[in-house]
Amino acid sequence: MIMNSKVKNEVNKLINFVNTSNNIYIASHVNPDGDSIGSELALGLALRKIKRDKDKVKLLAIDKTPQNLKFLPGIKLIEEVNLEENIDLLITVDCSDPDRLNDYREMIDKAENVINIDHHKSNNYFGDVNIVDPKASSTGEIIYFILEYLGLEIDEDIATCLYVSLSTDTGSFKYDNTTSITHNIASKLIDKGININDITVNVYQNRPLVKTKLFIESLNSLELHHNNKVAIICVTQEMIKKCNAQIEDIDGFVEFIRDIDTVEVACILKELSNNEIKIGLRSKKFVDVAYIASKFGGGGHTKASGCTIYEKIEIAKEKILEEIKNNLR
Ligand SMILES: [Mn+2]
Repeated sequence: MIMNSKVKNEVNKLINFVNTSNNIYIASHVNPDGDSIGSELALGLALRKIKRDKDKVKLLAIDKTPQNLKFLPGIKLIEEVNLEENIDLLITVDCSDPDRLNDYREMIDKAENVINIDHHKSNNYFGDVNIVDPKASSTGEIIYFILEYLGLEIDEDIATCLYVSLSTDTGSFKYDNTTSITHNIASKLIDKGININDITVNVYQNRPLVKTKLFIESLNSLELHHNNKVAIICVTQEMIKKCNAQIEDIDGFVEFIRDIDTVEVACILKELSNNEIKIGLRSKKFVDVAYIASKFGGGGHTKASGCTIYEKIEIAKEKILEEIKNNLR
């Protein structure tokens, strides 16, 4: 992120709000990933160090924390919070719009002030303060610049959280959102003494057996379309039951089918219920899957996006395939 005068102005507003607010809530998004949890924790840990009463900085659990992120420093601070309390300041991280807060979206209206820190190009600038940079690899990258500008210490714990943000949102520094800036920050984080092997084992080499079984099961549904350029898999309630797994156990599946050599667009359909199909999309070179997702009210990044189609899974599959077809050159 380029810290120009406009960004500095927004960050100055952030620190003024932090200094004058009696209760501060930090929230990440529904179905949280490494970037959202890493950003929430990094910012939370840093702000708790500067508030005289550190318990005034609260970290919200919008959703269940994925198992592979539970090793992160400060994870116990993320707790269920009573919505009846008044909210002086709400800081959302990695949320492109209020709907990403799911059942907590009313907090946006309840909060006296809202700060929106994000890197999604579909961000709709819903905050009173908006620190949004679609060029940033991750929200963690933006948090790094905010902490650096404010002169807040990045200790080993905060560095660990930020490194997980960067690493998970760049596919381990492989995607084209990875820039020299991303590597530069990663380098500085490593210099804080973080344990890379510990992070790798916890985040990436930690797949539960039930999830592995569900993965194998879902691969049986693999279909290839349009000259093998489009790969699609389904995860149904039946499969989840059969494998004794959970819906959040599908993390990483769509990336696996994207990596088939002929594939340009990979798609996963998750049957949340009979008439609610969550769709994950990934592309490799030229298809803008954020655009495809937007056709169904979703969004995200050019090469990674999602949406929900409220139909039976077969109908949802037809609809998304049609839209993908329209966007294949
Ligand atoms: Mn992100």
